[in-house]
Amino acid sequence: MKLLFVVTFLGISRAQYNPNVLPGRTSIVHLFEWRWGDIAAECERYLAPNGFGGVQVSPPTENVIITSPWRPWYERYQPISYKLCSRSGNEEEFRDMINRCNNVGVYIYVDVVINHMCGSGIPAGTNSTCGSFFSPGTREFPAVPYSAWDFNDGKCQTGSGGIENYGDAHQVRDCRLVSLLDLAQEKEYVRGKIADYLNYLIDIGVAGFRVDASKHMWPGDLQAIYSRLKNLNTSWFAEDAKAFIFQEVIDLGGEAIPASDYFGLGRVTEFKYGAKLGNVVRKWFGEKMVYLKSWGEGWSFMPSKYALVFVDNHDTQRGHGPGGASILTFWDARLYKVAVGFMLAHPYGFTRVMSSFHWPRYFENGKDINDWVGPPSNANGSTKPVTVNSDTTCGNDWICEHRWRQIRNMVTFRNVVDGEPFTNWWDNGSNQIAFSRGNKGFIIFNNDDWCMDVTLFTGLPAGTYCDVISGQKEDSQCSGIQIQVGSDGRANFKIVNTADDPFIAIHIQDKL
Ligand code: QV4
Ligand code: CA
Repeated sequence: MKLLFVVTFLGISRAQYNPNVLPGRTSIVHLFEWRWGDIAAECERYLAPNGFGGVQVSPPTENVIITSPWRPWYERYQPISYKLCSRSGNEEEFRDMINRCNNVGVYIYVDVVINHMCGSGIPAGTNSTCGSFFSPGTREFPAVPYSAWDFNDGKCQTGSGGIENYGDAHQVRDCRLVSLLDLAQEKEYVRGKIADYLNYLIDIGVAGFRVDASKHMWPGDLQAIYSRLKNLNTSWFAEDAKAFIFQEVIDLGGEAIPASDYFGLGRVTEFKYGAKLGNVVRKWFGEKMVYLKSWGEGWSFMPSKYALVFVDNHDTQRGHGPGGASILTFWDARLYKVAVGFMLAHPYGFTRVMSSFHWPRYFENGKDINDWVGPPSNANGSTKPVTVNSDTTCGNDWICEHRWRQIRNMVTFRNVVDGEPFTNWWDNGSNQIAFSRGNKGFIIFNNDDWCMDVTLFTGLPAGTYCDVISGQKEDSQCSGIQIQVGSDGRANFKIVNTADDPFIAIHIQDKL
């Protein structure tokens, strides 16, 4: 009896950490603000053939339409109801996307905004993306429905009703985050409405959730909500498969609310990862690549099995959320590829790749005054399609980092070396480093300001390998640098510090 209980309990809790990706797929990509139809097409034409495991999609729910500033991306973090209609598309398009992506083995992870509804100061009668009426002043959201009973107004103890001090865990959870009307998740009714929304997503085939603003909800309340979730849809997933859960908790250390409060419930976003890696790759604050030898728990990050990792996300790439100027993004393309390349080669955490849109970044007094600008859109506010150029890059101001050769090929590298140990570390004491993943892959970086010419043990079988950073194997030819691994497993690597990309990666699938 006791044993049965333990087994069942582990079965339930463990599954939330499992990303549910197909075997041999190890990363997801956040297609930030993409339309559902474009995501469906991308699953079929690009993500499945290139071994991506899944897609994090922007919040699909009805949201307030903000016109001042004009249609900011962040309006999608102000829900009005749980109806599925947004600038990315309607419910039919959303369901079609899930079917088409699932059918090619690329799964969908939904960004769920369940901590709050819209801002408290928004006037009643403001438009929303499905046309539902709502009245923030009286706390009415009839399309859910929620009413004044369902919010934390009585519980929050601050004068303003908003979070004033992040050092006080009660404020952080019971008061309003930037004026957003804070839901009372301890109420049975509210738990029920949220669980119904998540279960509906499960029924139509999603594989998991990014739980927005998790830090602002009590772990016990989240536990109560998660415990109501159904198993995943058996059209695509195993009978006992549970939704993958990764919770957005920002913890750079020294916070009243540690990320560890949420480890019992699912994975957690590790924000230290991108902030620290940015410093290392930029060589700021005395950081050097050599220190990456102990990357991961050795840098006091959370245990790998709980971590969801990324170089940048939709907040940190534009100065929302933590990390500041150290965060690397597509704006610093060369160093960004170094950071993403390192992330995808290193075994720590479950990896998420960012895919962005261009915006007119403009700094005034160190702040980007255009940090609010929404996705590429037409004059009427509708989001522009993602077009694909003949060279496979994207048009219409979509950046498509996931299609950059270096990033796409490192997603494959991670798939190839999955489960292999981190070994054969080498460094020059400065910013030249190398390591193997078992005997399946090897990567070497030169982030110093001088040339590198070294012969190292790679752990790989003898042969000629095609570097997947400068090119890749195409038929039996190599479009990039060729690396000869001798019968002793050693190979010579030359990387000039001015190279387009100051790193080389080889793996057993790109052996000539
Ligand atoms: C402003 C003032 C308030 C004031 C209010 C009154 O800041 O003090 O009370 O006006 O009018 C937008 C605006 C923000 C505005 C707010 C309410 O930017 O200035 O408040 O709307 O009108 C995104 C954006 C926010 C945006 C929000 C809602 O980043 O700027 O707020 O969407 O549209 C913390 C949290 C963490 C959070 C991170 C950004 O712990 O959870 O901040 N990250 C997630 C998402 C993020 C999202 C939210 C949470 C909220 O990743 O994208 O915020 O859902 O670290
Ligand atoms: Ca809250």
